[in-house]
Amino acid sequence: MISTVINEQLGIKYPIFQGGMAWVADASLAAGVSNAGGLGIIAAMNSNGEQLRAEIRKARELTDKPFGVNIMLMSPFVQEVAQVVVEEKVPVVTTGAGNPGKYMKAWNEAGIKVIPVVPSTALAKMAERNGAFAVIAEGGESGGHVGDLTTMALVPQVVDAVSIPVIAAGGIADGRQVAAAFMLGAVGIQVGTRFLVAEECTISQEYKNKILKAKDIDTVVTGKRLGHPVRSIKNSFTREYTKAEYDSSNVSDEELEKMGLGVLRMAAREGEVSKGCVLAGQVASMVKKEQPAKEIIEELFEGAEKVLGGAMKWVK
Ligand code: TUI
Repeated sequence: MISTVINEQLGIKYPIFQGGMAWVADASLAAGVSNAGGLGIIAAMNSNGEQLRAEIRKARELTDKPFGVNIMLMSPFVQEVAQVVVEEKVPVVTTGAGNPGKYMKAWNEAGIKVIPVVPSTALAKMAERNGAFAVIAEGGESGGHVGDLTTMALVPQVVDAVSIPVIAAGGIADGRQVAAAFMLGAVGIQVGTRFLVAEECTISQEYKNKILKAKDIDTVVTGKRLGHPVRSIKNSFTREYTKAEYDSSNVSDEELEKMGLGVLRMAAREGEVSKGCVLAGQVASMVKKEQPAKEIIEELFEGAEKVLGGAMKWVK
């Protein structure tokens, strides 16, 4: 049984977080993961304050286990959702796509454990100084908004840079990768892509099928020109966007911005996986079948234990 400092402090059976994926991570998925012994996380990205409050309350009806909320710092509703997590006494808040510094005092005073996603050691240190409980070091293999460094390079550097717990994310979809994360010094993992096909995940079947059919080289990063690089499955949206981004220097930033509006919702909620943006990590091709969250978590940790148990066999 892999159990770390994270298990006891967060009240979870397995040291695994489910990524707070925009338009994906709702009460159903978060409660499914929490009921299975991980930390489910509701994405606030696509909600205003009241919508988030409703989702938190729904999750509380579906589970009596702890769960968290992810706050995407570029959200237009960031102020109101930052207040709702305090009012609703959410035990854990993760953040993404920015520096949560200005909210941390209020969250810490409310007793919330704040766990920012960091793409660099500088941001990890800043998070520690601001009172973060832990950080999630997320490599650019992940889906969605990505940083520059890979998980393999980032995690050990963050582990050396801070003394708070480090959770590894990006490129983790099977037991070998879970084991590798612990080898790099992480005390927990965050998994997104593999949970896209969880039975409790309410996204469109078309989105799930795109993940199940993906090959290793099927993801691409778009959005670098506007400073918001995002990894998703190659499709007609990414081809058109890339063309506008690089080939047509006459496409303005405003037009480019417009091309990205509503595309996450289209794929996740409406099943429009050709013109919409199908966020996924580089491990999408390792995701083989739809399963209950509990089975996914058990497979990840059983696989990791097997690898860790056999790890010494090639040491002479
Ligand atoms: O946030 C994510 N993944 C996401 S957010 C999202 S929604 C969206 N994002 C961008 C454009 C359009 C829609 C989809 N996927 N992951 C966590 C993450 N955070 N990855 C990288 C970062 C990050 C990057 C820069 C965190 C902090 C940061 O700080 C820069 C600074 O100094 O402010």
